[in-house]
This record gives sequence, C-alpha cells and structure tokens, in this order.
Amino acid sequence: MPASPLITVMTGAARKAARAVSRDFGEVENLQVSQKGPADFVTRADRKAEKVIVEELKKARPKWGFQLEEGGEIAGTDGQHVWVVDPIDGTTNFIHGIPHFAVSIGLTRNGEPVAGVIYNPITDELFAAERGGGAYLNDRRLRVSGRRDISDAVIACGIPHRGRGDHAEFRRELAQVQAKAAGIRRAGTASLDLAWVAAGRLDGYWERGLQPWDICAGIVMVREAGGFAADIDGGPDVMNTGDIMAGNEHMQSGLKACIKAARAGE
Ligand code: LIP
Repeated sequence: MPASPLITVMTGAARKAARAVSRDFGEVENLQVSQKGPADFVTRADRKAEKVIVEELKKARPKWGFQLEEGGEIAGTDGQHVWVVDPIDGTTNFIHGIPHFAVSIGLTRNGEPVAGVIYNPITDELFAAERGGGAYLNDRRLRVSGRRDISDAVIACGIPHRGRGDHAEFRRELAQVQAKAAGIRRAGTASLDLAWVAAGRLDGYWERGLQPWDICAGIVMVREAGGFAADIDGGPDVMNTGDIMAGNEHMQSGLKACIKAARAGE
C-alpha cells in the first residue's frame, strides 16, 4: 500500500505487538498440556500486546483517545479521533493453539470508522485500509469478490456459544443461509472474516453481538474494497449494535432475504 503517515503508524504498532503475540502463541502451544490450561497466560499476553499498541499510538498521536478490549476507554483531548483496539482477536483460537487470530487496530473520526489495520502474524498477512485510499493485503490492492449469486457463494458466520447471544435466532438464520449458499465457514476471528471478505476469499459474512474492536478495522477494509458492511437489521450504527452483515454488493440482497425469512419464521 502506498503508506500514508497514518497507516505507517498503525502497521508499526500492529507489527510490534504481533512480535510479542507470536512468541506467546508458541508458549500457549506448550501450555495446552498443563491442567490449568493457558487461559491466565493468554489474558496476560492480551494485556501486554495492548500496552505495546497504546504506547506506540500515543507516541505518534498523543491527543487521540482509545477504546480498548482489555483496558476500556481512555479519553483523548482532541475529541474527534479514537483508536479501537483488539490486541488478540480470535482469543479462543489463540487459547486452543489454532493459528488463526489477528491484531486489529481501527480508527474512528467523529464515531465513523476511517482506517484499519488487521495483522495475522502466523501467515504474515497485513491488511490495511484508509477511507478514500483503498484496501490492501501487503502490497496488493483488494477487491471484494465478483460472485453475483448466493448459490455460488461462500458465506462466513459467527456461532453464539454458551452464555452468548440468541441461539435459536442464529439457528433460524443459519437454516436460511444453509439452504441457499455454496458453503458456510466459522473461523472464529471477526476481523479476519471481514478482511477475507475484502480480499474476495469470502463472498459474505454475518454475525451478531460483536464489539466495536472486533469490527472497526474490518468495516473500513470491506468498504474500501468496494463491499458493504452494515447493521444486519438495517440500523444506522453497526459499530454500536455489533450485528454485522458484509459482502460484495450482490450478497447484500441475498443475505437480507435470508434474515428476513428467518425473522418471519419460514
Ligand atoms: C471474538 C471474535 C469471534 C467472535 C467472538 C469474539 P475476541 O473476539 O473475533 O469471531 O465470534 O464472539 O467476539 O473475543 O477473540 O477478541
């Protein structure tokens, strides 16, 4: 990507945090066998990576605020810009030694997502996008897939698990998509699901109950790759509802029809 100063700052922070995250992932693989499991260790790894990111971003833009998965909100003095950070998105994968997780850094300006960097340290894939500047995977410009029909499409989703979300609602929605799509995936890292939609690997994606740090960077990525990323039920503010639907423009009507049919109890 022809890196702007902003993207340079964001990729620098993501790569620096990812070095620690990768080392810790190696350790997690060893801890799998211990009885207690790696959960506490992972919480520490998360906090450590977040600290690195906050330090780096603060150094570059001292007046901007933060919305952090681990550390909550830190008010900035400029009142406009907020970094939205998930140091390890895909924590469950990370804990289980599944090499599919990412460092995700988004930026909002007056509440609107305007830039994002998503870095998978295992594959060394760095996704970056800035409003008006396009979306990139390493040096390659990204474009959402061109598939027009949901019957040819691979659609990703998130499955609510114990203690999360409305399981019956998910099953109704899944039944609709299942009957129409060519394939369904649940990979467990929302930021990468969105980055993969931007890269055209996935044609569409829907998931409910996400947090701003799971989706902020990915929303910019998909939109800059020519796709849509919006609230499932048509609300104006997907960052706050956390119920997201994304894909190429042709998937929008197909996915919407599935959700509508699920709601009607078809
Ligand atoms: C996770 C997501 C995952 C989603 C989970 C969770 P975390 O984020 O990326 O895809 O299904 O609900 O929000 O907790 O690993 O940062």
